[in-house]
Amino acid sequence: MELLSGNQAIAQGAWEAGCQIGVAYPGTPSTETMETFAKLPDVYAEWAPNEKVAVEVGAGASAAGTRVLATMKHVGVNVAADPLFTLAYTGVGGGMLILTADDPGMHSSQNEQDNHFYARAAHIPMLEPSDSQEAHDMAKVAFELSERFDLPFFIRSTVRISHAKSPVEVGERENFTPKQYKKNPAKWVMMPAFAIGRRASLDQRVDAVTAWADETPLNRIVPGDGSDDGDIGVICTGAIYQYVRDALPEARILKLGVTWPLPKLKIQNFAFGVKHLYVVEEASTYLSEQVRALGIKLDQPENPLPRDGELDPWAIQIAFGKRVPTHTDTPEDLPARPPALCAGCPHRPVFRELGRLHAIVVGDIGCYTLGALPPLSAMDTTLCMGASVSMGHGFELALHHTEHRPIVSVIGDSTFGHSGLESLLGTVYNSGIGTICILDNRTTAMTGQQGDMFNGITLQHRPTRELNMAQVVRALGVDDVEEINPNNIKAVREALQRATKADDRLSVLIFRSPCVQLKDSFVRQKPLHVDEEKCTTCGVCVSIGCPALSSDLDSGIAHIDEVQCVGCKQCQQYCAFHAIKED
Ligand SMILES: Cc1ncc(C[n+]2csc(CCOP(=O)(O)OP(=O)(O)O)c2C)c(N)n1
Repeated sequence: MELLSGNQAIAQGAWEAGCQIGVAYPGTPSTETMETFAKLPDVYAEWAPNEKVAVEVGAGASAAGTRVLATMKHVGVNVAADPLFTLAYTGVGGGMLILTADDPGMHSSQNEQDNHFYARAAHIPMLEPSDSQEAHDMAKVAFELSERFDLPFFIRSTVRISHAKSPVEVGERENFTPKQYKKNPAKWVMMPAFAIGRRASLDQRVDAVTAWADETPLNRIVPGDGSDDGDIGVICTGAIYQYVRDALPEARILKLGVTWPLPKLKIQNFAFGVKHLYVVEEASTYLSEQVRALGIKLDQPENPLPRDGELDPWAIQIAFGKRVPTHTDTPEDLPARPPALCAGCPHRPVFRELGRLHAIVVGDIGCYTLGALPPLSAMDTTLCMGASVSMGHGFELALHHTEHRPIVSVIGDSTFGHSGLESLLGTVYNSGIGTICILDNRTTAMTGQQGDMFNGITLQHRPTRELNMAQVVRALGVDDVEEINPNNIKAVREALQRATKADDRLSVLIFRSPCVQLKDSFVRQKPLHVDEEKCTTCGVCVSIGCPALSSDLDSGIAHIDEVQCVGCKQCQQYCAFHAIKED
């Protein structure tokens, strides 16, 4: 018995099923799944540049006969959607399991999409665990199911399943012999002539898996505690099952472990057996719509369940009239503590200087998105990974003749490799102009310091080459490329001024300095301190938003917290009065 998170349990289950190849792009809350898998014996695992590539590498390995695990967060499935929809047509060779880790409540995401809808739209069966043991068991069985029905399988988790730990009975690794690869264009070449045949075959395979969904014990009825006569029936899945157990112990529950295709007969029979039938689901209407589509009438709780955000047992009790919302656990006067760029973060000076330029900053996703928050407040948009470069091109097209403020796209190194490259190609191809800042902190910091093509670190630390970012950008057709140390404020200011003054060309500025959390490459220096005699209380140092810096509420004199200060000297360069000292 081991105490595993849902992510770890999925990795373990896949490994026990004899899965040999893992491919992923990191994304909270999915990331630790592939990190765990990569450390297990006799497997090959890699980070792909993005989720589409991950699924395609996986599709190749599956077509060739091996069992494959691909993992991503919910929005990663958007990126991978193109191969996924057709992968249901081709089916698999070796079994293929795809983790979609959804993030209701948006703890670490730009949206709250419910990927049940992908399963249904793409015809990819979806398994859905309620704890780590189920995550393990479902991952283990998924490969055989994928081969049996000739379909890739999804396993859907949400943040509470991905990250909460519970005991798991682990097992031995199955000795899976990869299937012999046989050329079969009618299955694998999805040109219309063959795809039409596979479309018909897809319907048959979906029929077969639908019949199975009605029989499998993965969809099961859990009786209530007997305190009523089974009046209340609840249909739910995943983490919500645990909440319903807590909140409504008397309810009879149809606990769905397969959320697409749904077990129609089981749902109908369950509905007949209870007086009041409810669907409890999180930030979505997927399940209730599907149940209603079977012609089943659903009851509504006394108060509506929240339409967005995460559920919890209390919210369910409030909806069912069992608890009155009387107090909030958090005093309302508690000061908000929004996240901030770390002390010494090399992204900070770029945002500070962009603010001075009054630039329109077209942002992207990563730690650097925090440049949008006060006091830097230097970001106008963030949409999805890679969008900064292409949206910046769009801003230029729309505003070139009317707007005198510079338009600057800001993107991180991993995000640039994920989808910024294609955007840059589009801008170059269409003779776009403007300034693009690549914030190269030598890692994928936001998701926990994963390797990427520009830092030359692979998931299993296999030898590789580190791509030279400047060379790559020049090879894509950009002539004006400059590399700058972002900790040198004067250099940052001059580079930005030079690039943004030119209104006839595309400039790419690469700001390179390691993330302060990178133990191997960032060297912490002695903390700085403020000479109180010299501090004029002008507040400029504090305006860079470093968490190590504050000013006294009464006197206004600046103060450096020596525990947090890493000695980057950014603030020192902003102090015109030489009040920040090294010793
Ligand atoms: C399609 C998609 N995949 C994954 C993520 C999760 N994610 C957000 S930003 C990011 C990469 C950040 O790395 P980088 O661009 O190097 O910036 P840093 O955090 O290092 O500043 C990842 C993996 C996401 N939001 N969307």
